[in-house]
Amino acid sequence: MTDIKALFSSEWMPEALIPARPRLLIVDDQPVNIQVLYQIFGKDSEVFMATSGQQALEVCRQKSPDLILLDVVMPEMDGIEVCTQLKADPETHNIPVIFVTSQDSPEEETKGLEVGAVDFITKPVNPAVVRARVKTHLTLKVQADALRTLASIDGLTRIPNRRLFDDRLAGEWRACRRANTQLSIIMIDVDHFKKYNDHYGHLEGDTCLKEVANVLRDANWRGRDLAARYGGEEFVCLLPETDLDGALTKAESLRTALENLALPHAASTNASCVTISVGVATIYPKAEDGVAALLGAADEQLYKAKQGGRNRVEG
Ligand code: GH3
Ligand code: MG
Ligand code: MG
Ligand code: MG
Repeated sequence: MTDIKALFSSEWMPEALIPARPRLLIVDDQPVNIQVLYQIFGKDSEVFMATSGQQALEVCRQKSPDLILLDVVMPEMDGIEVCTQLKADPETHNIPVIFVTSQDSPEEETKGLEVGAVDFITKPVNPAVVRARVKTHLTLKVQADALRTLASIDGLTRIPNRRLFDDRLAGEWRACRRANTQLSIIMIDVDHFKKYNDHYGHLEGDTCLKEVANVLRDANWRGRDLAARYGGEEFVCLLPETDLDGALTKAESLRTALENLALPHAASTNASCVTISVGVATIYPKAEDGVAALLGAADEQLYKAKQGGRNRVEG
């Protein structure tokens, strides 16, 4: 889900976002059953195949299919076990699984749905029915993906929100702890923003926050970096595998980028344009509960930047 602008539009239609050639994984230990489903989907979809549970898990991780048609009865690892493992893995748990099986007892169907499948179809399949069900579940997947994206984007500035930041910070904390590398945080607060609102009005204030967010979004980030709106007129950036010097350099470049935009701020007492104060903190993640201390340290540095006259970086 990348088209955030379309997503925020009231005219957004989930069907329009179904991939033109959905990627389907068909799993069955009997090649002839795969053949039947391939006849139905081969023309309009990109089809991957697996003839065992183990192979299904491997193909799934490699190819990230949009949907899986999964046999239940297979030697060694059955479909129930495959589905259970897929649902336990954050990389694959959002991929819808439809069981396609000759086991048509209510108990089997219940078990399939209980381990996380979205649907249960019995063989022999009716091509029109299986096609319609796959389309329904692809649409639902697009909607679910869209909701996840909307839940992680700030509505005003359209950059990641605090919820996504907190999630990513927790993940990067663990990753940097495992790799024994440093993790840096940049805390940003717009200077004299209450005065800005009072002088120009709240709507202009909103526009100003969007401009600040644009500066952050367009800063030349590294792969795992993240810049988010933390709340109000505060923003925060996550820089995994970055030491204090690197983070201070980045923070200073953000501060100057905004200063160079020269957005007028006639009510400011530290400059004639909109400026930011920035606090930086770095840590080698160790204890599980150290996240709050890192954020607190960045906040302390931000406070120092405010005390020191604003429009500056401390760390
Ligand atoms: P300082 O330089 O010490 O940071 O002063 P400040 O005025 O920026 O700090 P303060 O925390 O007193 O004010 C923050 C202001 O940000 C107050 C609040 O109304 C405004 N604000 C928070 N969220 C929004 C928003 O979404 N839109 C607008 N327009 N203003 C907002
Ligand atoms: Mg079978
Ligand atoms: Mg503030
Ligand atoms: Mg402020």
